[in-house]
Amino acid sequence: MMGSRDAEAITHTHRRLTVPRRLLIAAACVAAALLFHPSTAMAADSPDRGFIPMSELPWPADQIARYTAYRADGPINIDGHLDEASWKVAPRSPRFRDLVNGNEGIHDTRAAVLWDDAYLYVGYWVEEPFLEATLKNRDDLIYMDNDVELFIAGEDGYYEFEVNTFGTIYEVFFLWERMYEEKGYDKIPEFARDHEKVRPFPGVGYKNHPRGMRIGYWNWDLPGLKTAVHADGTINDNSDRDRGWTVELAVPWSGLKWVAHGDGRALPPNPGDTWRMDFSRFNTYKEAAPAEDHGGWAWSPHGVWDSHVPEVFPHITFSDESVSAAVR
Ligand SMILES: [Ca+2]
Ligand SMILES: [Ca+2]
Ligand SMILES: [Ca+2]
Repeated sequence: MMGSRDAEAITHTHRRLTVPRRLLIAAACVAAALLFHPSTAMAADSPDRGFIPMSELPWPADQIARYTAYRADGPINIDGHLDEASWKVAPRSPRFRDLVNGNEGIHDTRAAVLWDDAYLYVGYWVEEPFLEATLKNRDDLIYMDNDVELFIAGEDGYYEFEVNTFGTIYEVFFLWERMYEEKGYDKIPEFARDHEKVRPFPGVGYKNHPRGMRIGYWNWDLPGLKTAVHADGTINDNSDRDRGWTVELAVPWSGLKWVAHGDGRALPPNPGDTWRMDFSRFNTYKEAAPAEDHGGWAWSPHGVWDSHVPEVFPHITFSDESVSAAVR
């Protein structure tokens, strides 16, 4: 999510926390101690890395979604149909909510996560009465269409994925600029800055992120990524009413090498590891007033009009249990 279509919706309404600061700090210390693990380190205050201090997160830390991802029971065929037994039983997210204010979206949107030794799997169920899409070329600005998005955060950067109802995808890898030389990314050819599709990026509606600027690699594509969309209705024909669309993704752990690089986390994750990932949809429309619909809904709200805030991404913990055993 980014770009000019959203300019009028950008707000800087940082939530005013009314809890006494002392309590927040105490709670933050307890939470930091509980959460401390290399892959959740970004949840703790870490001024040298420039993370947002926990007491100043734009969405309260105790209201950020948590989810346990179980192992898929069998093969997941990436065809856009979420009809494998594993998807049928996988716990689904709550209905997505407005990214800024947390109001429920007018259409139902859910996601679920599974994994095995080779892949991270993500499924989305997207209710949409009028399926529409325009963009057909890889890395077109998919957020200009109705889209579904996935972000996967690492210690030094994060991956952004978007897809529209045609199944056209957009991928960018972002590195926090302050890590570029400090962690040696400047020595890695893949992260050379002299490519026309590599640009500085300040964020969207939260441009005062304490970590500062990012370097965006629009030329970056995740190796081995498999994606598929199923449209349950008629695209670009509004003479009828559609049911929606589903999105099915298989993200190979091997393709997440640079996401894992910063803190040396295990690929595939060790059972019990927690990653931070974001799941959202952005619409070209908004519900009429008096609804306060910003046109972007997420599994877990951000409190600001900006997807690029990894500190408020949901906590996804990987369990070694198979999904059918876990939900039995
Ligand atoms: Ca499938
Ligand atoms: Ca790309
Ligand atoms: Ca239609």
